[in-house]
Amino acid sequence: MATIDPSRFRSTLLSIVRYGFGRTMEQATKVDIFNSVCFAVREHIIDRKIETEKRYADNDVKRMHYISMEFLTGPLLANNLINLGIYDECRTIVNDIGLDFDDLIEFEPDPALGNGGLGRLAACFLDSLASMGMPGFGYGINYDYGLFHQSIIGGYQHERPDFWYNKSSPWLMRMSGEKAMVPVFGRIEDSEDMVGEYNPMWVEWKLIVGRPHDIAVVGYGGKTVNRLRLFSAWASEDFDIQIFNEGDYYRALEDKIRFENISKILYPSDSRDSGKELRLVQEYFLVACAVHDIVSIYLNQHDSFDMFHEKVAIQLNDTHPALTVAELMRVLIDLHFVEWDDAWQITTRTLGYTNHTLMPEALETWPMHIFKKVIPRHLQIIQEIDRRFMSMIKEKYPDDPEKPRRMSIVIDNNGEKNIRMAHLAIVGSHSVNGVAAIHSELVKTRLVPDFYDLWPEKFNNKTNGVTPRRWILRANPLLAQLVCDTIGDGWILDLGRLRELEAHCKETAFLERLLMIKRKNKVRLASIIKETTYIEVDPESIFDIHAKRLHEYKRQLLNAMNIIHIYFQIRDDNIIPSVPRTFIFGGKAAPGYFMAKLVIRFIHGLAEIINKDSKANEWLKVVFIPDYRVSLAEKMIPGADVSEQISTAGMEASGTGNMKFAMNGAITIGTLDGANIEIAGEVGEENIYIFGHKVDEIESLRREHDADRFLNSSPALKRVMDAVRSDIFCPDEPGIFKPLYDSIVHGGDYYCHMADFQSYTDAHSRLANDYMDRHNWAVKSLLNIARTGKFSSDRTIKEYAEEIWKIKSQI
Ligand code: T68
Repeated sequence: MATIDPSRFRSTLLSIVRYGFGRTMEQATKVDIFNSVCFAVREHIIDRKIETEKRYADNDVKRMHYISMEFLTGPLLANNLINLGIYDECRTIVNDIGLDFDDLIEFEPDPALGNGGLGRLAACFLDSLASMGMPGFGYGINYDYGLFHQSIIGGYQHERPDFWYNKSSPWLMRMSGEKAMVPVFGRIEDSEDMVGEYNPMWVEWKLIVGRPHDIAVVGYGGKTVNRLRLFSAWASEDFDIQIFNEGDYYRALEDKIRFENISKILYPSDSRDSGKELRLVQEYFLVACAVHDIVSIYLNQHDSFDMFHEKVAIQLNDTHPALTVAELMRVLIDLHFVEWDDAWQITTRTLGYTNHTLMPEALETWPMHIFKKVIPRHLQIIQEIDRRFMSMIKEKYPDDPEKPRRMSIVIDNNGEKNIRMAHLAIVGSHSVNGVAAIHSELVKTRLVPDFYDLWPEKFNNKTNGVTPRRWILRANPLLAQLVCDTIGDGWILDLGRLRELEAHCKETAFLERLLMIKRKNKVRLASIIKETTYIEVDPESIFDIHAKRLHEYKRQLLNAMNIIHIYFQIRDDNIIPSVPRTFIFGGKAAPGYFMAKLVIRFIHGLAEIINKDSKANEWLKVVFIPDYRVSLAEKMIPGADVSEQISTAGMEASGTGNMKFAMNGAITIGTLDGANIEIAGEVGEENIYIFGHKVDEIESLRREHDADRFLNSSPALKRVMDAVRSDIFCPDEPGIFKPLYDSIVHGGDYYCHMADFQSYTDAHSRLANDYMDRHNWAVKSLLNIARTGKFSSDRTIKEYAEEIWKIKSQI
């Protein structure tokens, strides 16, 4: 752990305010003060970063590079201080100067360089790598605009741009002199002349410059500081000097602006292939910058590529960086004159690919004509990879003429040729993994069975995890303190040790303390709810939280249907619930996703009516907290009694929110989907509420779907669906919710809301009854905390490190 010299820290801070920002303390703005504190903390980080790099270089270690279009780090000041071990000291010093430390911590904006689970997973992985002393680095894009800010106006989501001060963030260090030059556009000349020989005849390309910016990744204990390298796009300095010289100043600048747009904005969809040319350019830009950097680092210490795969591992976070296959081949062949077969060996032995989705609409395919325009040389390389792959397939499966069509990378869809990025990633990698046990099985048996049949040894599972440093230590200091008081602090780097808490599950005093902590976290959350929505909620009620991206498969609508059911029981059936409940939602909808946005409007419709209904509102409240993001999750998750993980079985690859809630003592109500299955396996069936149809039942459910049968056999469901269709929840905008009704009743109910309704409402009633027995509920909560150690990202990273990357801890 680091130590901090109070007087030195103080004088550093004051001099940064004065000489860095040109202000006296009295004149300094909050931004100046915040930045100065961060700069003073950076002093403690940089020395360790340099020392770590030297340690790696001296030992010529194998390095792993995690390429991802998204890194959702969340605010960094608090976590850096915790990991350095100087949080309390720093707090005292800053407060002693007369500043408000807690206020500064809250002031930090979220770097929102990701959409949801995939980006947050990447950030957890970096924390685990550094905390375990492993040489693992992130590569991403330094977007000017991260994920949009959400505000709610009249119940509707509105999006505002997120300009997160990336030009002046104290955590981003511009690494001058290490730029990457990235060729793009142009054409291939005389490509017909090539006879198996790859002649780089890529001409008339333009150059984008990738400027690296590093964010230090401080491991817990402060021994290891790795880096996340984010690239910004610039037009090359002598950009189109010829056009300038010809006097067409305007056109030259236009092109310059066009290029610099590449790193302007994060695409805000977490589930759909955008198909936009700019997105492809972004993906290529990231990959080209990363490969350039990775190869340069390797060549600093080696003069041939013989050892490449023994010194370098690259992990592709979904297919978004799958172009790495083609770019690494191009660099080896065109720039370093490696023979094709050798280059192919090197590439496939280096790359691993992680799949995060089975949903067809999220699987990336690109029209070939876009490839041809943007990266003609890569297209040529991909076609050659595909040609060789297809001849292997035809030879191996002479009796199955359909195989080549099912497996090829380039596919002809009625005359339009497309590139299937997942196929490119699988063919070009030595490892393909899913992110939870069931998901990895479905990848093998449903998504790409032909590839599994061909290369069973490539396929494996790496169940996701989350970092306990952010999701317990930072988010829930009261719980962290209780755990430390009880079993010491070994759990922070070895989360399995939380099991030791089980020994206390019969101690009333201990359970009381646990309940009190939950209550305090609920009070904190209640005040955030008051500030952001003006709704008053009762911390004595069950805080039931559904927080994640809005998506039909995540079934926020099923949750809403249960709320309506409870509401009618109170209002019309005079059934008084056993306990008051507050249903809390958070999450953003992709700006172009009509149904998801309508669900947000619907939840607000429910809130509007129910919260004002004097007969119901002492038992039932509905709240939607706007702008769900990492810093808000840190406050919502510890305040949850119940965690909603209710996706249609087979559709949530893993989920990671489910893990965060459980390890903070919330009880899950969920389907047998993604990592819920493994959570249930760990915590035991008495400590989780499982409901709904299973993966194997969903297909036949859809086939045999009959809306009338459901409606006629369940008056409760019929009453709810009639309400969805009616204007009860939208008296001022009649008819707006009809599309929700139609998608369920007339649209085939693809996500199985009706089929799971009964078992969902039953599970909720059981849960509400169980909640009344406070002692037993506390035991359940404790067992959730004690038994979710498996879901530390340290465990996940160890598995990746041992089984795929072959990298080792250096401490
Ligand atoms: C999520 N995927 C999975 N995608 O939905 C979730 N997609 O089950 C899983 O736990 C998590 O990944 C981590 O493995 C995403 O978050 C995206 O955000 C995304 C972004 C762009 C394009 C496609």
